[in-house]
Amino acid sequence: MRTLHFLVLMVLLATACKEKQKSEDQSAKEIPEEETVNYLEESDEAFNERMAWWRDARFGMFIHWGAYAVPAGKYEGKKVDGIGEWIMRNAKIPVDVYEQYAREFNPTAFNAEDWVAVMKNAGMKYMVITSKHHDGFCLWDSDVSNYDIVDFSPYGKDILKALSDACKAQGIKFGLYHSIMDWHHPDAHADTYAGGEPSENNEERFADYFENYLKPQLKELITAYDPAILWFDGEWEKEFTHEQGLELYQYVRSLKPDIIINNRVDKGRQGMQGMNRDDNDYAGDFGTPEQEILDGTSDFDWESCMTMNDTWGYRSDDDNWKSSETLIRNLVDVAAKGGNYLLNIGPDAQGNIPGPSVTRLEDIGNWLKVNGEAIYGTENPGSYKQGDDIRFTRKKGTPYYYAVSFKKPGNHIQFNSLKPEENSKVFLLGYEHPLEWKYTEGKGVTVSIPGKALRAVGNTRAWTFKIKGTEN
Ligand code: H79
Repeated sequence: MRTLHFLVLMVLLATACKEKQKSEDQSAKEIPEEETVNYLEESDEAFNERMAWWRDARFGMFIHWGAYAVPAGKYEGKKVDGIGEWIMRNAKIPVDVYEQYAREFNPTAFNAEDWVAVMKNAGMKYMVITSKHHDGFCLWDSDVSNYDIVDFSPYGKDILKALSDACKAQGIKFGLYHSIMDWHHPDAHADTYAGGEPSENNEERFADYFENYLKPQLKELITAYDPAILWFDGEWEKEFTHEQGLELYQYVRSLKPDIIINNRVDKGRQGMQGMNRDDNDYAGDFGTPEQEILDGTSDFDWESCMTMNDTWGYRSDDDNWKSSETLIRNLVDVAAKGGNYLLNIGPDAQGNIPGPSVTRLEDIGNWLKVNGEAIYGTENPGSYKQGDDIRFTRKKGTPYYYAVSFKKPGNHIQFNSLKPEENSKVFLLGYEHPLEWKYTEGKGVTVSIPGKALRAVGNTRAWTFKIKGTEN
């Protein structure tokens, strides 16, 4: 049963029917019906419809890109510990000094079509890029700020325009990450981030930033780039209130009713595990575990965002890459638990995607070309795991189960929870011939794997069995 408290959500068309006043000698003018939509009250049906593409997509790309790619983890010749996009805060770089990075940011090697082709080839169905991170620098030509790629940087071209166009052309859903916290705006960073003293009237000033800067920026973004997702962050900023969170959710939905918004639009998120508090008062369509995967399934929609090394924004010195095996295992684990996987790249200041990221994305894409049917459009089948090395998914609304083994199987593999339909065929994806199987009450199905089947799938990183049947 679904306990989607924070979503709840019934589209309420409160039509205030107004009495039409007619007079004898004047034909009545149509008074438009007043439409009030409360996006915080949406029926399960409407919510499911809005979330459908996102739930089927399963795999997306996160992109952290901005002025922090210029220092790339170093300030005044010294390494600054921590995630690259936090360098301004971590090294306490004054605003005017940090601005110089934006002045230098000139990614002449950036090619939107190539980036989107990399995503597509990796099997990703959507992307989420930082329109603005905490540092406040904007990747589009904002009307309410000059601190953006077009007005402030030598590059002078609108990055979001190029990417959203390329996404449209290549069939990738385009999403935006937008930070509520802003270390550059004088009314939002409250002077403290670069080590200064806190100012007076922070709440009032933040409310002004919220109304006259943050909201107009969101309107610009939604109008110009038609994003499918808005991914907020920095909502823990103490001046930002729960009431503002609710208002932000309503505002963004009113601009684009079928947009999908993460739970960091409001104050409901609990820690890095990213799911919402248990009461039903918080806005947001999905939970956001950061750098981790839920231990089990959840009634809340969720998306695990993760880096391939240890930073989101580019750091020249970060070589701690996860293996392709680990990334594929994570994707399968997330899918089996009913979530999405949002995997990050941090391009460099020239506009190149780091080589180790590209090779890993190719590896995942190659795996998905053979095994993708076990990931896309699937659901948690009930029993989603068997030990550490086997995960299960089911193609939505069908009797087709997928069992993915992270370990290379021997001559046999057993799946305790599955019972194939009588006379049905069991397949190892990547090998065209059906495999022999035997079902035993209490033990589940045992599948025989000939050596030539394993040779046919070759050096894959996870072995997927497709079984038509039921859970036993
Ligand atoms: O954009 C990337 C990071 O820059 C950003 N989120 C990802 C997607 C990020 N911001 N902060 N962190 C990562 C780590 C900081 C976490 C904390 Fe908190 C903020 C600890 C205390 C305040 C939020 C609220 C998490 C725990 C409580």
